[in-house]
Amino acid sequence: MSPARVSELPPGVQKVPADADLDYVIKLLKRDGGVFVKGLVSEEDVDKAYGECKERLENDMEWDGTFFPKETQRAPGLIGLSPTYTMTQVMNPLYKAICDSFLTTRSWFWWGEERKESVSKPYIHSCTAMRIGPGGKAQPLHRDDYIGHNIHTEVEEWDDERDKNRETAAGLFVAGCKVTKENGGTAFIPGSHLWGNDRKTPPDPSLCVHAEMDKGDAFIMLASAFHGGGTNSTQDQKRMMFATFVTRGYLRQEENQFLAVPPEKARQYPREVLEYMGYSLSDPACGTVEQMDPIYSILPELKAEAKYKDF
Ligand SMILES: O=C(O)CCC(=O)C(=O)O
Ligand SMILES: [Fe+2]
Repeated sequence: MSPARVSELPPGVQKVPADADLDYVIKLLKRDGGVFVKGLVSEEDVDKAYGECKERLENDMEWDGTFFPKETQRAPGLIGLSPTYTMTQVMNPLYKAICDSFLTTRSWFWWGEERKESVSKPYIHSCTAMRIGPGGKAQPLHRDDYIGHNIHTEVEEWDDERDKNRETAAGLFVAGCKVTKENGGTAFIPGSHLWGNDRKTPPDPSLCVHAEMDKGDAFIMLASAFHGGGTNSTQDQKRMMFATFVTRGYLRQEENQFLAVPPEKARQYPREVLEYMGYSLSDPACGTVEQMDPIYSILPELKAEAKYKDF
């Protein structure tokens, strides 16, 4: 089935199959700021990932503040806890391709008389599981890119040239159980990624759609869009969700992967996962150790090939 023309779709957030055409999904994100993907991860992998982080969730401390209700339990540092989550969610090919499209930075610089291009690739921002317990109140609606001090001007619609550096991060939420409005499905304002920071009124909750997902379904979102965990008004359901964020290679990670994931755990992953965690350079020269690629520090067996190179 060929996808409908994006401009002819009704407003709101669309639901696409896991094998949807990448360009189509990117167009939906540019229009709406978010998209649901049916069955992105198998139920079996979701259950396995849950098993790998359950103990950490159960032992989480209560949050002291309003960002999370006290009923929400988290498991941060998820790459160190759950190889299944890492390989099936963080490294998911569709999510990775979306992040590459929105978050790769290409710039030209004079280098003496040469004009050099530098390409900084995206890397992991944060990896957390979240379980909202019965009675948990909705989070304040927020933009996750406030973390990176990303200030937006209001635009009518996405423009590829003007907006190529507009986004600083993109998120992947995967349902760890059946997610409903009643058990705290993420609230999201379609199109709010286009809003300016100078709006005089706060985000209006009545504009929200709520994530309604089966286990293994995903919600992919630009970090500039207003959203928040919903109220869990059930008596007995725990809303389980995995949240992954990826950011631009030269911005500071929300969750420090070098300290959040013990090096002995990190070393068990393939090199491409280590590079995505930040054991790689953001070109031209962010993240060096001994003025070289940090991969040699985590995988010293590669050191024989190490040499100094121009930035
Ligand atoms: O729990 C959710 O649905 C969203 C969580 C969230 O937005 C956050 O922690 O920043
Ligand atoms: Fe958020």
